[in-house]
Amino acid sequence: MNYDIDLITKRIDLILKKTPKSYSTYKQLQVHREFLIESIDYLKNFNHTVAFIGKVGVGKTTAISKLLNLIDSNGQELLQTGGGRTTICEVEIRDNNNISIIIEPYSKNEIKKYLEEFSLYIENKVLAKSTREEPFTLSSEIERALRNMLGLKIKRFKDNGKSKKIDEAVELYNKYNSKDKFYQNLIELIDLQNRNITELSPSYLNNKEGWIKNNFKAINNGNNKKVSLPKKIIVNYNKNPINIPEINLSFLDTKGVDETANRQDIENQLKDSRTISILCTSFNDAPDKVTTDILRYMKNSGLTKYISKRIIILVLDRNGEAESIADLEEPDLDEGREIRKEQIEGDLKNSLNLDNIEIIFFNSKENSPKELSSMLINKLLLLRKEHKNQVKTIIESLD
Ligand SMILES: Nc1nc2c(ncn2[C@@H]2O[C@H](COP(=O)(O)OP(=O)(O)OP(=O)(O)O)[C@@H](O)[C@H]2O)c(=O)[nH]1
Ligand SMILES: [Mg+2]
Repeated sequence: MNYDIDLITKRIDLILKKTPKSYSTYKQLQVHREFLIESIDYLKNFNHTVAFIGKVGVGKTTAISKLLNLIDSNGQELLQTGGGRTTICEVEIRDNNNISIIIEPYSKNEIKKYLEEFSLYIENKVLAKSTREEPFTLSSEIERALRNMLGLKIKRFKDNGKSKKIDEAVELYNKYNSKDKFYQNLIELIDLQNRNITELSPSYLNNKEGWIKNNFKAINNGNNKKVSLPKKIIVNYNKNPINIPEINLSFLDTKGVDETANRQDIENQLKDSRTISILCTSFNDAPDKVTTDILRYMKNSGLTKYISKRIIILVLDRNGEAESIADLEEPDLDEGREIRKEQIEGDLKNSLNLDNIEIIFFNSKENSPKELSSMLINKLLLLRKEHKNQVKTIIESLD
């Protein structure tokens, strides 16, 4: 569908000229004109995003890896997964024949601020102060990466059968006994001026999967000495099985939501009219607190009417969970999922007065991603279709 926006707006302007301003048609036409421009602008742009959002450790990275075939020959995810607090920042996966990893790092000032917080945190630890005046924005993921970048780890070992640990940051602090001197030393240790590589690509052709896996992990953990602290990581990879003609689709894995406030990255996705946000929840807690908090946030931000269009609730059930819910007499996966789906729907209706939200189930380790991917594609095409219909209706009424 190719509309000549100039031609159509000229047409409207011509009719507007002939129509007396006092007529209700005049106002109507003006509104039409605005909607038309908005929809055509929307359709001219072919970039869309699918963002996975959810609580720490719920299984976002595992699900996205399965969906996008980011899996090695042993069935291991190419993006780092783990026991929670693993993904350090927003990770965008783009379909691209040239494999590479691009790093958008935090600015020097932002890193210095993190190091100031880290200094205060270590000082509090040494002085055994537990009360903090301000909540830290330093999350466990960032702390882990910073410690690796600084070479100040927490060493764990066994002593006479007892678990012990030595915090190398505390040891360094004790050498100076001053937060400012400690901080100055951190600035030297982190060596930002030599961490200036922002793009990596494999120099050999075989084992590209291994290359992505190792390099992603090193960057995600602050273990690549040439790379700074990542604010966003872009992975260009060529095996994405999800292909929509004309559409340039990218997938976003996000850092898990925890108590650390201020998640501008997530708010941006929720507000973006080109993004489908997948709210991931575990089966047993569904809809979990992060999911309901996000839906409440959308309601309070005037986005209620977009919830059913741009949101999918993805229930990540793991082995046996759905089969064995108490409501079932015999284990039955489909029945178990159906019952939980009704419970979630009832819950959202009661607590937030929301209905018509798409809910699907996915077991990353067991299920084929086909159903999930076709649902995503449909949802995305619907977003565009709505604008196409709008253009069509306006043109018809002009005619
Ligand atoms: N058995 C089983 N384990 C899973 C499944 N999905 C994820 N896991 C495990 O759960 C843990 C967390 O998974 P991740 O994919 O790293 O979770 P995440 O939501 O990306 O975590 P953060 O990045 O920390 O927010 C890992 O140990 C996974 O192996 C699943 O479907 N079945
Ligand atoms: Mg993750």
